[in-house]
Amino acid sequence: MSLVESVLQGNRLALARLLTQVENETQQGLEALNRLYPYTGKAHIVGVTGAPGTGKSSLVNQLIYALRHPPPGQKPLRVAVVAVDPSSPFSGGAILGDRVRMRDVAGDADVFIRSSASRGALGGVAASTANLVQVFDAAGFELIFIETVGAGQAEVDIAHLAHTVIVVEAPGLGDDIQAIKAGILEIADIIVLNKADRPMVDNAERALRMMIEMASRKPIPAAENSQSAFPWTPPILRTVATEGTGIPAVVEAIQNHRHYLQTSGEWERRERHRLQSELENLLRAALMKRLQAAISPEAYRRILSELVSRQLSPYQALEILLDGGKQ
Ligand SMILES: Nc1nc2c(ncn2[C@@H]2O[C@H](COP(=O)(O)OP(=O)(O)O)[C@@H](O)[C@H]2O)c(=O)[nH]1
Ligand SMILES: [Mg+2]
Repeated sequence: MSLVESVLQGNRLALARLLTQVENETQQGLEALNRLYPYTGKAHIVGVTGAPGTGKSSLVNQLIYALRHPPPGQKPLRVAVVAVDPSSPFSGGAILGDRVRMRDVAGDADVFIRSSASRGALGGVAASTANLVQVFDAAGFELIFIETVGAGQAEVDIAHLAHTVIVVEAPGLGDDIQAIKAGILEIADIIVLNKADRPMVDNAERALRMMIEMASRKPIPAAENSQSAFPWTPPILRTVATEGTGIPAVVEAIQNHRHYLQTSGEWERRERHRLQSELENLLRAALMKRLQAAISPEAYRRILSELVSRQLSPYQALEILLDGGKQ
């Protein structure tokens, strides 16, 4: 049986091996992605982002546990995690063992946690994360968390990668103001105010509420699909991830948001947007690679020097580069 078939049949060892192949972008890994693609599109992809130390990993641990042990009458979901944060505790075995809840899910065959340090040769971190998510989706994981640090462009990427974005904030990090600067609240579907056991939590919540109100007064961009016009207001939910406080409300918000997406037409819109952004990312990287292969480093340096010495304008330089560097 091929690796792909084994993965589709739920073989855990095959899954682990395939994830490595995909992460290393081997020929076998890339071919497997092509074969798995028709089986994707079922999972609910949930991004979890926020500054380092806000408690993202702790929160995800608690969410996994809750999703695996739902209230009576609800089906436990198969859950996967891609932790993109290179400093994530998921990547360190020792820290992993410290986590009480983690021990509870460690032997669970329907939970798979993968940390990703890959920069991705083609399309960077975003492409390599999307590839791992695709494998989990095809392998039948129903909910896939992507944990990333909200720094630089990462939080923008997560909005392109996920159906639902959870932004994790914590009081006293001085980042309430940074949140607006980074535009992180604009991508939030659910805001989790973690470390609610800390002082200043009321202040932090007030600041968050003010920012969301300010943001919602902005004109709402024209919806491509008129059905998607009915609004979703991101809830602010307090949690203490280390103790499991407030977790059921976050699970409920995730389920509500999925329901909102599916009944408003927004699911299809985000799905299209997600795949378009994935394709454009790959296209950009491939075209850049092709261009770099066509132009010698010497020619490139010469054009750059002429740009600096004002012999060429940026547009003239562009013309020459698109023409294969010939002058
Ligand atoms: N007091 C308190 N500490 C927390 C809470 N959640 C997480 N922590 C601690 O904050 C630190 C960072 O948590 P972690 O989940 O690794 O954050 P991440 O960097 O966002 O993934 C760890 O020492 C956690 O034990 C919480 O709700 N209250
Ligand atoms: Mg973490």
